[in-house]
This record gives sequence, structure tokens and C-alpha cells, in this order.
Amino acid sequence: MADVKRLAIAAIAAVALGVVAAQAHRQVPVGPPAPIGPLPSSRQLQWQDLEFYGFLHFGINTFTDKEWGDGDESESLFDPSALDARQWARVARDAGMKGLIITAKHHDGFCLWPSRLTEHSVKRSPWKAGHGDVLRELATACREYGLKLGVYLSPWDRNHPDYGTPDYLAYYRSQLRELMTGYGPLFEVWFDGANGGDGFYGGARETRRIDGRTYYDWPATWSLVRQLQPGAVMFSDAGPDARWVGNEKGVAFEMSWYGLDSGRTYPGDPAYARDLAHGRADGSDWVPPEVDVSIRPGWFYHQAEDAKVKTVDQLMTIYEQSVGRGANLLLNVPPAKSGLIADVDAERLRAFRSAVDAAFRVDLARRATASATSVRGGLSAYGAGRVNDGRADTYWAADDGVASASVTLAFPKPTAFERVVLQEFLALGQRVERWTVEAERDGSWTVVAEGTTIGHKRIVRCGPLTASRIRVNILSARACPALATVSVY
Ligand code: FUL
Repeated sequence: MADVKRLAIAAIAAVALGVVAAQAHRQVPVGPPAPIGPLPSSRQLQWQDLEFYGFLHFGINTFTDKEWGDGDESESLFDPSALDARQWARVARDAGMKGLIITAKHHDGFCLWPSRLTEHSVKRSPWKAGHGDVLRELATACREYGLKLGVYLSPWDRNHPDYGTPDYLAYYRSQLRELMTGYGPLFEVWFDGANGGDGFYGGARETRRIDGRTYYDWPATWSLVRQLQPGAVMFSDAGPDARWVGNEKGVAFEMSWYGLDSGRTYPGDPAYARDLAHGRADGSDWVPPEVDVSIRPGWFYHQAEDAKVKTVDQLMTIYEQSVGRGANLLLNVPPAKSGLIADVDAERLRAFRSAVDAAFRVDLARRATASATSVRGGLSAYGAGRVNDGRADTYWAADDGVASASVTLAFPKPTAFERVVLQEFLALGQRVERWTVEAERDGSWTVVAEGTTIGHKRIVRCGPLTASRIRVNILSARACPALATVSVY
């Protein structure tokens, strides 16, 4: 009996040892995947999470019914009867926007804040008897409504006598300094690429051309902004932090890499259109695209366009073709002469928000069970379940050297849906080069969507359809895939 007992104990010990050995084997430390460059800064990651914010084109043009003022407009024209920045902020917040960027100065040179550097500003206008400051009111309203604030300061200034000479650059940078230091933290600074041409220029009324590559000495301006507003993302055609998508139609591209060789270009460089659209997988810097588009045909308010405010369907398409293609959406909503956003725009935005909320109300993936063909080190920390845990800071990752892998979501019962949302874990770089989504219906699998890049977010419209399982196949990647999210709506 004693021998049997000893044998039994030995057997149990052997099994236990085996288990320990197996566990030891599994616990060979496997760190997170190595990042693959270019990589985002934390400033850029936070900015990409914002996804959607508003543009306010407001100024002299609002009162002259123009898109581009010449620079000779009298300050007395600026006279909004009921300006209320809190209404702007309320409309923006109710639309789901996370911030507002305002044209502090457009090409006409008129300043919405009482700049100490020029008389061509609100301080010479009848509004609030010259004591008003639109930037101050907006900054206060944004704080109240939990929105971030950004500024647009047109490099081209058709009012200033020095435009085109080095003296103007000193003026431009001093204005930036006023904006960077006077209104609290800014989330974005917007540098327009439209530059040079005819204008008033302090009475000279002539055509002034500048060399976009050299005139502005952008690196010096960018370092000033970085120093004064370290949290702000700088936008221009060429970055340094975010790039123009190359059109004003509200469309980002299906293949959208965040990499860009930004040292090679400058704001307004006409030769750069292709790279702005698609980026470069192996570009030297992380410069994700921002889609700027107006809710109306023009950027400034024109009463004649009241009937041309984009429809909810158009706005939804824009949303899916910008945010849904990994870009940020900057949607312009111009206040009218009264100083209020017109009812028609405000109403349209509310309806758009309801449509977005309805489309993305319940994430059906949360109910599904996830499995994957490869899990990094076999560790649950990188397990398939990380794609549908409702968290953006966890991710499923495949083993090193595995560039094609699949994650499957099994629903508890056949489930009807319209959209699948994919997100990469961006801190590790943009990795996925090609993917498909398959749906299992009545026991057979069919491809319902396919694409190239994923990035911050990819909204895939593949329904309506009903499936018992879906499978996301990463067909190729620059390094083992790392997906933060697979959602189903
Ligand atoms: C362009 C400008 O010329 C337009 O007036 C507008 O401000 C748009 C956002 O950028 O380059």
C-alpha cells in the first residue's frame, strides 16, 4: 500500500512539475511588440483621440459677404449685434465636437482680438465700443463647455504694409506670441497655405509674391509655438504635427499612412499633393491628416447659402470618410452677421449628432467571444479579448514575425449589424498594410469588406447583414499587428 501511495504522490508531483514547467515555458517574458516608426508624440496621440472639432470662420468677410477680403475694409464694418460665444460653444458641444478653432485673423488682416501690434482690429470697431475681444469670449465659453480652443492666424496679410518683407515676419510672430500667451492652453494652431497675391498692403495696392519655401522661415515660427504652447498640435500642408488632407471636400483617403517626409516640403507646396493624400508608410515623421470642410459652400457666412447647408446624409458621409478613414474632422460652422450661428446650421448639427449616436449606440462586439490565430507569447495580456473589452489602452498582438493573423468574434446568436470599426494601437506605430473582414452566414464565410491601412480608426460599412461570427484578417503588416479595437454596430 505504501508503495502505491508513494507512486501516486510521485505521479501527482510529476503532473504538478509538468504544469509548472509548462507555465514556466509560457511565462518566458514576452514584452510588448517593438514599435515601428515613424511614431506619434503623446501630443499627437491625444489630438488623434479628439477626432472631431469645429472651425469658426468669422470676421470682416462676414460683414462684406466675401470669402477673401482685400485688406482695405474699414474696421467700422465689424458690428455683430448679438455676438454670443457661448452659443457657438453650445452648438459645438451638442454636435459632439471636442474643440473650436477660430480665424483670429484671416487673409484680410483684421484681428478679432485687440492686438497691440495693429489698429486693424476689433478695438477700432463699434462692437462693444471697441472694448471687445472675441478670442477672450470664446476662450471663456470653451472652458465653460469643456471644449478645447485653437487658433487660425493667416500668414498672408493683405492689410499689412510690410507684407513680403522681413519686418512682416516679426509682426506675424509677435501676433502669434499674443495669441499663444493670452488665452490659456491651445490644442491646435492652424497655418494656412494660401499665400501672396494682390492686396491693399497699407495702401500700396499691388501684387506681392513670396517664396513659400523660404519667406516664412517656418522652423523658427514652429519652435516659437512649441516653446509657448507645448501641448498644441501645429497644422499646415506640411505639418509639423498634422497635415492637410489635400482637399476641402471632406474626404480622407482609403489608404492613409501617417508618415510624411515633412522636411522636404512647406505650407502651400503644390508638388506635394500625392503625399498629403496617402502619406508614406516609411515617412520620416508622424504627420496625420486633418480634413477641413465647411458645412456650407463657403467658409464665411453668406445668407444666400442658407438653403445650401449640408444635409445629415452628407455630413454622415463626410464623417465616415474622414474620422472613419483615420483622419481628424475639422468642420466649419460660420457665425452669421448677428454674431450667432444660424438656426439652420445649429439644427442640422443636432440632427447629425443624433444620427451618429444612433449608428454607434451599442457595440455588439462586447457580447462576442474573441479568439485569434496568434497571440503574442500566448499571454492573455495580448489576447484576442483585448479587441472587444471596450478599452482603447489594451490591444491584441500577434507573435513577432507573424505579419498575417486573424481575430474572430463569435456572437452568442446570429447578430444583425451595419458597421465594423477597427483601431490600431498607435503608440506602436501604424502597422497594418492590408485587411479583410469576413462574415459567417449559415456556416459559410464571405468577405464583406477589405482595405489597406487602419490607423486610429477605420469605420467599415458592410451591412446591413446578419452573421454568427465575423473574422478580421490582417493579410499583411509592417510588423506583427496590434489591434486595440474591433467594434460592431
Ligand atoms: C484656405 C483659405 O484661403 C480659405 O479662405 C479658408 O480659410 C480655408 C480653411 O483655407 O486656404
